[in-house]
Amino acid sequence: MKLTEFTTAASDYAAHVDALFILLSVVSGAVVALVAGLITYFLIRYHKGSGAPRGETPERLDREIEIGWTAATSFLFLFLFWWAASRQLSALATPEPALEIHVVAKQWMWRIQHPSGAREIDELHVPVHTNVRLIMTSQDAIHDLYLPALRLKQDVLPDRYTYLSFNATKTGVFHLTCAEFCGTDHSVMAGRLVVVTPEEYSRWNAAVPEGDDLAHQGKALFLSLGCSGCHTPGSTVHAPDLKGVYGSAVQLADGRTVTADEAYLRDCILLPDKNRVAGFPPLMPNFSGAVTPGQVISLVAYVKSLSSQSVDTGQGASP
Ligand code: HEC
Ligand SMILES: [Cu+2]
Repeated sequence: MKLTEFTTAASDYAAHVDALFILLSVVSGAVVALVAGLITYFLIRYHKGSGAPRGETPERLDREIEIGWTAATSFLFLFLFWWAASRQLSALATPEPALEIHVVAKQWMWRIQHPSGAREIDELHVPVHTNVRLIMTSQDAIHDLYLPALRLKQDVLPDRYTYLSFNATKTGVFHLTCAEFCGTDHSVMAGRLVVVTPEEYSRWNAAVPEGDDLAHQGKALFLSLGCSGCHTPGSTVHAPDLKGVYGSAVQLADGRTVTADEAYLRDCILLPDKNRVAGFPPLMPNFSGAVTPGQVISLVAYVKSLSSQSVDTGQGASP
């Protein structure tokens, strides 16, 4: 399959960005033409020795032009701002339900994990006309995922999740690249966004080996890392039962109440001091350094799967 050129718009959002860009260019072009035209006109009309009148302009005319010009341009640019801002905000909102795909950036590759457990490197397969939500983190430096055909770009940071949501409207192969200088081989950190039909996507998922889905990988880690030793009801350590934690409101020892989302679960594993749960001894160990970002993703997927059987973990991720 051939890579489509950068300028293709493969989503509704991209089409809006393009329309906005064209309008902005036209408006800016018109302002440049007007100013340059007036400069040229005045240059000729008022050159030294020309007989053009040089007295004061009538005050009334002066004021009307001033107010009219200021008001017209303010409204125009406020309208452009409103349009751009409302589009951007709607692109940040996550439509539910969405296919959640994990992206881990590292020097110098993109590692992608699908809910089915399928993994790929420097390629991102997504179904067309489907809400997709990328959950991204970095293993080292700051990277930036850039999908030109979708007009989307988002920093990918270590120790933090960032997100991108989109709904591709065109099948094809598009550019995927890193847009943040991240070290010597930054320039090779490029790949392909492959938008396929939903049927092809399921076929592709089934064809990729690795079989086990994220939640199952997470469950294996949960046992091998010793999480289950404390977090199993009836263990000698007084630790919270993780069933139903995801999506719930958690009361913390410092008085805050937070919603247990992915970022919260991740922080519990890597930065336990940040969120000590109220009513329990502060015994949750710090696993940073002991687990890779990919393993954290699997652990979080497992804890999520304990809360609902309907999560997008593919084939029955029940505990
Ligand atoms: C030594 C016992 C112990 C081990 C091992 C342990 N935990 Fe914990 N965990 C706790 C305790 C105690 C708390 C609650 C108090 C706190 O926050 O420190 C907790 C809190 C949590 C929370 C927050 C729960 C809530 O109700 O908000 C999560 C999520 C969690 N642990 C996940 C894990 C994972 C995943 C592992 C394995 C990588 C693990 N824990 C290993 C003892 C443990
Ligand atoms: Cu990079």
